[in-house]
Formats: sequence, structure tokens, C-alpha cells
Amino acid sequence: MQIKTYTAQSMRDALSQVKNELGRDAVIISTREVKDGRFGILSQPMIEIIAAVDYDKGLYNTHACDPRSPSHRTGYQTDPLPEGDDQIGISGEIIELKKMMRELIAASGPGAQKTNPLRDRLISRGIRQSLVDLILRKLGKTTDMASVKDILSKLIRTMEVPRDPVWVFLGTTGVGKTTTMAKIAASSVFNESKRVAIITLDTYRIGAVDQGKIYAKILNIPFFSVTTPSEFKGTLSRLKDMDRILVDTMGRSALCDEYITGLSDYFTGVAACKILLMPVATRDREMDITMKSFSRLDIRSMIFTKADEAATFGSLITHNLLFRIPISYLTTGQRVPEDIEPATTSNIITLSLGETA
Ligand SMILES: Nc1nc2c(ncn2[C@@H]2O[C@H](COP(=O)(O)OP(=O)(O)OP(=O)(O)O)[C@@H](O)[C@H]2O)c(=O)[nH]1
Ligand SMILES: [Mg+2]
Repeated sequence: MQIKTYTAQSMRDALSQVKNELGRDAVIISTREVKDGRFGILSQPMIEIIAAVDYDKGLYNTHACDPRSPSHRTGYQTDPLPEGDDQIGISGEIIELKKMMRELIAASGPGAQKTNPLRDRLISRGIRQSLVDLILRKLGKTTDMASVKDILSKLIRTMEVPRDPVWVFLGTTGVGKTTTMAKIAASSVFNESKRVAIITLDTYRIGAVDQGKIYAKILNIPFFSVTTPSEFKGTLSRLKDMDRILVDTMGRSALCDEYITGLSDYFTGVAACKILLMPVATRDREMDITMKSFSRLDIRSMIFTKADEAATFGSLITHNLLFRIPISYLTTGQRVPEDIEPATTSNIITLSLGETA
């Protein structure tokens, strides 16, 4: 027998995982609500299902009423118990779940009826299912796309340029930190006539210093490369007359704990706007992992990058509604300085959900 545990944000998702992995003959052993403990106060209730295939029905029914048997303790039996048995609740639940499972399999088969086209449409745009369900629940049954857009326009947080003079560009490898910093440096110099300097902390990757140096040279602005927190703080104090100091950082996997700890040493006692960059096409799981790691650095603003490479834009809405960090810019290509635009609530909604109601 194969027993597996599945966790998802809704019963439907968890059942769908069971169906996909274990097939139609899977039996639900237990379900419970668990906390997604990854985000502290942001943690969400999750559904955990334990399911099995190739189980020996006789074996489990034999042990079902033995209080010492594992099956009794966990409610492994899959048939209804006689009236009066204290396990009847669990058993009834299992029957109910089996029914739901069958309905789910039927609903996802060929010719399946779509029960809520608006829900399907929002999910197909890349908005996380649990959020879609929450929004639709809040709006009631008779809702339409116009009311979804209306509620989102009240919830989405964007910000104009950060007010602090020091902007720090953070994010995992290759998300576009250096390129975006160069775009912002160019527009700060040419469009806003700001006095700008660049500092790079990225001495880890071969060529990283040269990359920053070249942009600084083209823009004719000061450039510094530093390797320790004290050198960084010393450089900042020498740049007090600058209007904007853009700090490029080395990218590393969000799973690398030492990297985040090492970075945070640079910013203790420094007033800076820490900006996290994330490609629009980031999947939910990677988004959560990145946020879990980088939230330790007190992120104040988001820049979503590589919008030109994304097929859907629901990640913008998912991220904004879940993590509540204002979005300042979207980047739309590799060209420096052209491919960047300020984020506004209306362009996020239009990109994510289209023009039509
Ligand atoms: N399509 C597309 N490519 C982009 C965008 N922004 C950056 N890139 C490309 O992404 C690649 C990585 O960009 P970098 O700016 O070097 O990324 P990084 O985050 O500094 O990378 P590391 O320092 O290595 O972590 C380069 O090829 C960029 O041209 C964008 O908005 N769209
Ligand atoms: Mg870089």
C-alpha cells in the first residue's frame, strides 16, 4: 500500500493532487486543517489530506475496532461503522470525501461543466486560487469582472518613487537587479536631473563590478564597489550630497540563509528603501520561498521584472494582496533605459485582467 500526505490551500486543490498522483482508486484516510507556518502572521489555513492506494480493505476493517491498532487511532477504515460507534463522524466524513473525490474526477473529465466561468477566468490569469475564492466570496454570487476590478482597484498598493535617497536592489539571481538599477540611474540623471551615485556590493560574481562600472561611466556618475558593511557605511557617509544612491547587490538563491544574514549586516542602522525585484512569471511556490527569505530584510517596495516574458500577470495581484508591499515599477524588456514604467493600479489591473469587463 502507498500512503501519501498532500497539503493545499483548498480541499479542491488537495483532492486534485490526490487524483493526479494516486489515481481514481485512491482512498482518503484523513483530512484536517493545518496552519501554513511559514509566514507568521501571514500564515494561512491549509488542508492536509492523507490518502492511500492499493490498500487492503479487509486488513483495515479487521483492525478498525481495536483501540490499539493504528487504523483505529487514525480512522483508516473506509466503510461506515455501525450506529452508535464513536468513529461514525470520521467514517461519515470519509464517505463524504469519497463522494467529493468522485465529483471532482467527473468535473475534471472531458466535457466537464465549468461551474463558475468568472472564477476559472481569474485563475487562468494566474491569480492564486485561494485569493480568487476569497474575492468572489466577498463579492457574493452575482458578481462580475467589473466588480472584481473595482474591489482590486481599492486593494492594490502601488507607490511612486521611494522617498529615501538610498535605494537597494535585492532579489534572487538574474532577476534584473543591475539592469533595472541602470534604467533608474539613467532616468534619474536625464529626466529628473538628480545627482546619482552607484554602489555595488556584488563582488561575488565575475564581471559584476565591471557591469556596474560601465553603466556609471556611460552616465558619468560616481561608482563604488565595497566588500564589507563598514566600508559600505563609510562610502554612504561620503555621498551625503547625492540625491540618490543606488545600491546593487549580489543575487543568490532565496534558500541561502547565510546570504540574507550577510546582507542584513550591511543595512543595520542605514536608512534605505529596500526594493525586492521579482520576475512577473514567478510561480506561487517560488514567490512564497523568496518572500519568506527576503522579508527578513524589511522590503519596502517591489519591482516586477521581465513583464515582456510573462504569459499571465496574476502574480502581481497575488503578491500585492498577500504581502501588501507597494509596487513601484514594472520592467518590460532588456533595453536600458527604455524598458521600465512606473506601476499604477490601473495598469496592474489591465495587464492582469485585460481591458474588457
Ligand atoms: N526580457 C527581459 N529581460 C530582462 C529584463 N530585465 C533584465 N533582463 C535581462 O535579465 C538578465 C539578467 O539581468 P541582470 O540585471 O544582470 O540581473 P541581476 O539580478 O543583476 O543578476 P545577478 O547579479 O547575476 O543576480 C540580463 O540578460 C538582462 O538583460 C526585462 O525586463 N525583460
Ligand atoms: Mg547583477
